[in-house]
Amino acid sequence: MAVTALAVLAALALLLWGVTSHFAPFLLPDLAAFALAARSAFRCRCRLRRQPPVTLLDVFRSHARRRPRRVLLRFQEEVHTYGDVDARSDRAARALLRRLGLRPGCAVAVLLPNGPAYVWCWLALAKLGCPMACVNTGARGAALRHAVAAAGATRLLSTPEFRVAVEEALPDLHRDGVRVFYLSSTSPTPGVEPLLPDIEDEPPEPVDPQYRAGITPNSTALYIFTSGTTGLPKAAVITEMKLMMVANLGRLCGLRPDDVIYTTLPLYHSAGLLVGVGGCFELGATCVLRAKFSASQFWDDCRRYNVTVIQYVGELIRYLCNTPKRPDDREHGVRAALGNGLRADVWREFLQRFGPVAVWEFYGATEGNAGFVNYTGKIGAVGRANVFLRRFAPYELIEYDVEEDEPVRDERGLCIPVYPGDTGLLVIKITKSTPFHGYMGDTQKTEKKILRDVLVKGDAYFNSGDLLMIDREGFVYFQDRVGDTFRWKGENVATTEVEATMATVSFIQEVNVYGVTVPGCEGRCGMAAVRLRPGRAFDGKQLYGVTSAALPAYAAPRFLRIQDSLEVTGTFKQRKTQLVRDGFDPGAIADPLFIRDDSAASYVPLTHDTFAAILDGKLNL
Ligand SMILES: *[C@@H]1O[C@H](CO)[C@@H](O)[C@H](O)[C@H]1NC(C)=O
Ligand SMILES: *[C@@H]1O[C@H](CO)[C@@H](O)[C@H](O)[C@H]1NC(C)=O
Ligand SMILES: CC(=O)N[C@H]1CO[C@H](CO)[C@@H](O)[C@@H]1O
Repeated sequence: MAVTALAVLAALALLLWGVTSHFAPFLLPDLAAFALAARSAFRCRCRLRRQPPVTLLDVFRSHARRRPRRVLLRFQEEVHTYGDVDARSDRAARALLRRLGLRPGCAVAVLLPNGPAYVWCWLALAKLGCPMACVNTGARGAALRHAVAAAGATRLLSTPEFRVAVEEALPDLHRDGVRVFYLSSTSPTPGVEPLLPDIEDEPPEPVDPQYRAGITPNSTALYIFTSGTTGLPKAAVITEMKLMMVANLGRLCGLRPDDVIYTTLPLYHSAGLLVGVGGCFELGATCVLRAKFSASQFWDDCRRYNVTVIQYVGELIRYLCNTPKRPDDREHGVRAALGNGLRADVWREFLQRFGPVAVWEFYGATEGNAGFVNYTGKIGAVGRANVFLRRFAPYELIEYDVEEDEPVRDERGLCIPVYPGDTGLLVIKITKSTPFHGYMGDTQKTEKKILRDVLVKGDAYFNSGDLLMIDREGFVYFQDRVGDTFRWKGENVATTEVEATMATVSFIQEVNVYGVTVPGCEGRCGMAAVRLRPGRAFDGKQLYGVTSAALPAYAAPRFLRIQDSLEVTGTFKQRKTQLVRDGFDPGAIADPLFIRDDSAASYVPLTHDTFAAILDGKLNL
C-alpha cells in the first residue's frame, strides 16, 4: 500500500516538475506536506473504519490506560492526570445516565466556563454516545434558548457562574421541555438541580460500551456554534471523522506527546476544544487551560507551566505585542504557535520581540470541509496551494461581486475562477472525502452555504465566505471575510487592509474599520473606531498623513470614533454590527467623533453643523 502510494507520488512529482516549473522550489515541501496529510487522513480513516470504530474517545482511553499518571490538564493550581479525568468522566457518565435519563444519540447542551469540567463532561457524554452542544458562554435569553433548540438538546448542563443567564432563559427552556442542571454541589436556582453529589456518589467504573454501539464515522460527535455576520448562531455538525481529523492538526504541525499546550481560547469553539484539547487526546500531551485570556499574565503562565505550544487568534498576538516590553520577553520555552488570523506585520513584530517561535498559521472554517496550513513558514501566508492536496480537496477562488454580495457568473451561469494574484471567494468542492455536514435542523442555512453550478452544471461547493489570494508562487493569503469588505465610490474597501495601516499609527492601540451608510450616497462610507494607547493624545494631522500616504483616497476613513474599549467576541473578533448601526451622528454618540478634512489635512471634530450639512447634501464626502 505505502509502496504503491510512494511510486504514484514519485511519478506525479516527475510529471509536475516539468509542467509547473514555478512550483519547483517548493516541490519537496509540497510533497512532504502532502505525504503527512495523506498519512494523517489515512490513519483517521483506518481507525474509524474498524469494527467497532476507534474514536477520539478510544484514543484518549488508551492513553489513560497506558499512562494514567501523565498530566492531561493544568488549571490554576489544579493538576488532573489522564487517569483522574478518565475516572471522573466515568462517574459523570453514570450520574448523567441515571439523573438525565439519556439515550444514545441524545444531544446535551453545555454552558460551561473554560476548565476541567468542560473536558470531563465532554468525555462523559462521549462515553454515552451523546453529542455535546457547546453553547457560547456569551449567549443570553433568546440566543441561549435558540442554541439549545438548534442542537435538538433537551438537557442543559451549566454552573451557578451562569446563574443570571440560566434564570433569565429558564421559563422558556422549561416551556421547550429542556431540563437544566448545575455541575455543582448545590443549586441557588429553583427548578435547576445540582449534579455534583450524584457524580461523586458513583463508582469510577466504565459504563457499558453498548451505549456507543451505534457510532459510525458519520455520527455527530459535537455541535459547535458558528456566528454569522447576521442572525442567530448556527449549530455546525462535527462528525466523529471530522473531530478525528481536526484533532490531528497538531500532530501535522509537529506537536509531540511531551508538549504542553496553552489554551486561552474559549472551549466552545473548535480551535480550543478540537485543536487544543482534542489535539492533546490524540497525542497524549498536556493542556494548560485558562478561564480567560490575559495579555499581562500570558508569558508568566507560559513560564510557570513550562508551556511549549500556544494557541492563538490574530488579535491575541496583537494584544501580546501591545503589552509594555519586559526584559524577560524572550525567556520562555514556547517553540510553536498554532492558530489563525495573524497579519504579516503583527507576525513579524511578534517574532522580533518574543523570539523564534514557529508560527503554524492555518485556515479553515468550523463547518468547512477542508483548509490550509502554512507548512513553509512564509510570513503572512496561511498556506500553500498544494497541487497534490488539491486533487483530494478541490477548491477554487472565484470572482466575487462585493456590491451584489454574490459570485460573478458568466453567460452560461457558471462561476469564473480568478487569475493568480487576484482576490477571489474560496469555494471547496463537496465530495465523499470532503463532505459538508451542514447545520443541525436547518436545511435552509445549510443550503445557503452550498454554491451550485460552479465550474460545471450540477456540481456543489462549500462557500467559505472568505476572500483569499493565491500568488504566482502558490502561497495562499487570507484577504477578508466577505462581510468585511464594503464599496465606496465604486471601489472595494478591504477593512483589514485599512486596519493594518491605521494600526501603524503610534498613538493607536486598536482599530476597527467598517462602512456606514450616508443618506444620498451610494455604498458605504469608511469609518474607524479606535482606542488610543494609554497616555497618548489623538493627533488628527499625523493620522491624516499616514492614511493619505498609505491608502487610496476612497479607502481612508472619513469618520473616526474614539472609544475607551473596542467590543470583541469570545474569539477576539471585533464586533462591527452595532458600530455600523450607530453611524456617525454626534447627537446620538457620546464618544468623540472626528471627520477627515482634506482642506485642513487633518481629522477635525465632527460638529452638529457638519453633520447637518452632510445630511442636507451641502457637504460632499
Ligand atoms: C454518511 O452520511 C451521508 C449523508 O449525510 C451518507 O450519504 C453516507 O452514506 C454516510 N456514510 C457512512 C459511512 O455512513
Ligand atoms: C517546569 O520545569 C522545571 C525544570 O525542568 C521543573 O522543575 C518544574 O517542576 C516544571 N514545572 C511544571 C509545572 O511542570
Ligand atoms: C511544515 C512547515 O514547514 N511548517 C512551518 C510553518 O511555519 C513555521 C515558521 O513560522 C515553520 O517553523 C514551520 O516549520
